[in-house]
Amino acid sequence: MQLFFTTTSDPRLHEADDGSQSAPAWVDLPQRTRTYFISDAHLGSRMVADPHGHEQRLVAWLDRVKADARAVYMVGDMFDFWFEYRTVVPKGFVRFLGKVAELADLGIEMHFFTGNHDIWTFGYLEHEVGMTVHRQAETVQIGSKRFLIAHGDGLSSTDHGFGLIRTIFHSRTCQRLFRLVPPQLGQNFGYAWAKKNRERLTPEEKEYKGEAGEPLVRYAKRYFEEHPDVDIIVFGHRHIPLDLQLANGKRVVILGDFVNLFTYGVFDGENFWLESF
Ligand SMILES: [Mn+2]
Repeated sequence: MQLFFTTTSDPRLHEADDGSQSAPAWVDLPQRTRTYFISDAHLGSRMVADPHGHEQRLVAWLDRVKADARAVYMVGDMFDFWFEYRTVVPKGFVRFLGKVAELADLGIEMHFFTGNHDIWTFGYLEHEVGMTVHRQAETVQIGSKRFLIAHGDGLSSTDHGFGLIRTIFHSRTCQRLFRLVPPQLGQNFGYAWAKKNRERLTPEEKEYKGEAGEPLVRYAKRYFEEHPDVDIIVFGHRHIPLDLQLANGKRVVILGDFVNLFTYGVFDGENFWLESF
């Protein structure tokens, strides 16, 4: 067996076993042109029959985009319920978190928007996993287009009752109090709450309500009027895939989900489209 000695101190530049020089992905970073958008995986959901298979599918997706991604935007509700304690994080998802960390270590921007199910992250996802956490909508210039990216909860005034829950969930005092609840109880409560939340939706509520009836589309139209510099708005939250071109050339996208539909968005610097995995 031959031993290789390398002149560089970077272990990632070692030759492969067969002697071929396989360049690590981060060397090609300038050639990475694609930005990916995904949302609503709801990892840990009790509605999912095969949680392990669900996570593996998400990991397989990350493995695929690893080849050409410059950035991955996770647009909310990647977890069905996530509450982080000072020294304790929810059990599970190690393959997902490990894969995200791997991509982050390659230099791929990994963005995590909090949704309405996974607001309560207090540094772990940033410092341990290597994601950039966004707690509100962001406007970003990517290639030739200007994006507004938001999970989409709390944007429509028709979300009756939800406004109050949202206020409680975002309250620092409530977060401190919840931290006193033993993790096992807290996490159980969270998963049960999330399941109930999903089950109470009627089939009509799950359907696309049309341009005039869909609160996120109405919100987007108003937003474009006030912010003519924005070209594309990308939402999650609704669990419907929508790619709506407005008369003024603006675009409203709802990503679908990665729990039943396995849809996601791709932007190559010029064009945006939805795909399924
Ligand atoms: Mn949501």
